[in-house]
Amino acid sequence: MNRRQMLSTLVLAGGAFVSGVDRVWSSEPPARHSGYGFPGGRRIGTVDFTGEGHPVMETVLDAELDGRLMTDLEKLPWNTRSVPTGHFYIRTRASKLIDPAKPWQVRLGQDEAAPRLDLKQLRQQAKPMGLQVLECSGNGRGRHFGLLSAAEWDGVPLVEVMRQLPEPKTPSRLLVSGFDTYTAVSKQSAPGASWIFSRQQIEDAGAFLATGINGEDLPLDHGKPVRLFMPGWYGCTCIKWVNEIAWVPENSPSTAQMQEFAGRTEQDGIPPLAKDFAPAVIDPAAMPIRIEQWQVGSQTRYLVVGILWGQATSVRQLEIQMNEDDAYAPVPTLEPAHGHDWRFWAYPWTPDHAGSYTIRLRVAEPKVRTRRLDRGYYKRTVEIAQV
Ligand SMILES: Nc1nc2c(c(=O)[nH]1)N[C@H]1C(S)=C(S)[C@@H](COP(=O)(O)O)O[C@H]1N2
Ligand SMILES: [Mo]
Repeated sequence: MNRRQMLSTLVLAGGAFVSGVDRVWSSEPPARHSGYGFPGGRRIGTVDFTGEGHPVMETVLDAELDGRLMTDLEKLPWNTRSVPTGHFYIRTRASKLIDPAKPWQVRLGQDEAAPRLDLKQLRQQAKPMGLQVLECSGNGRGRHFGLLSAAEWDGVPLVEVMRQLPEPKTPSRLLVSGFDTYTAVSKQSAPGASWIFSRQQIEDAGAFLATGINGEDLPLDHGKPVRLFMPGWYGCTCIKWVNEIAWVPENSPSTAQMQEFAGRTEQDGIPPLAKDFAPAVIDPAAMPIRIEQWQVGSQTRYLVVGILWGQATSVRQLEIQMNEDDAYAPVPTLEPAHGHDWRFWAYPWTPDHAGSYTIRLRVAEPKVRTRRLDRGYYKRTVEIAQV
């Protein structure tokens, strides 16, 4: 056994859970609560992150464009693969102008007279599209980074739906638009939700039209009856309440939505043309989600538990820094990659003094692009009172 395997065994072979501590989401089957921690130890609490304000988590807040629900990632039991639907983050709630009792129409083309997508057939065609992480590009510290969730999605590959469109005669890009008219004026966001993609981007990402989440119908606030999902891309491209799919000229201007999110998706300025937008992919990113305090004999120890997501299959080794200017250390336990879901990691920690620690992660592979990690976007601070 090498050092790395030994350390993972140490963490994973740990004692049973303190009853109840992690069973916050009762819908989680007990099989997912694999033991981890310190052998012979007892988990006695959680140390909160500081300097992140006091946002209300796990509660549907406000309405329409300002509607939000932040997932409390601190409550994710070890290696939880998907977030129960009612806990999945929401960025923009359904418009009050949408009447879910009325039939929905998705226009296949820009003309009013264009054919409509057969939604009944779409639902019948829908297949499991796997575990996928969704993150809002505006996910931030003031919201405890809670605009980030993972779920099992059902849907139909967008390329299959595109076959129903007449083949364009000139070079074209695909516009996907969603209903985005609201009764109230937003305090934070601009209405208008559409994104323009190249055929290559759609094929490479494995884009799909989602009709279900976690084996259930898509809830209204998540885009019922149909939303776009771009695996590995930021949420702002995953248009909800899709009402139009159409070929548009290669030189089409970027949409209002693309312009609003240009900075947050790492574009070079605000490109006036859609074709100059780079894929809005999420680089590998990692952060601690919970600092667990353990009692091991007479010793106080800590377990830093976190997640890694965003093109995460390319990462073999994570490294952690416990304070600015300190050396980075390898993270001994990193769950295997499966695709576009998140991977749990854990770092057993014995701080040598009480005080403030600012935790930062990096990816060991130098060739992997990690723009947000490089900027310290996901660093988090804790106050350790007891050592
Ligand atoms: N029609 C429409 N689609 C939209 C939005 C919107 O405001 N209107 N917001 C986008 C953004 S910014 C994000 S992060 C995701 C959030 O999806 P969720 O609420 O299902 O988590 O939806 C995207 N799709
Ligand atoms: Mo977003």
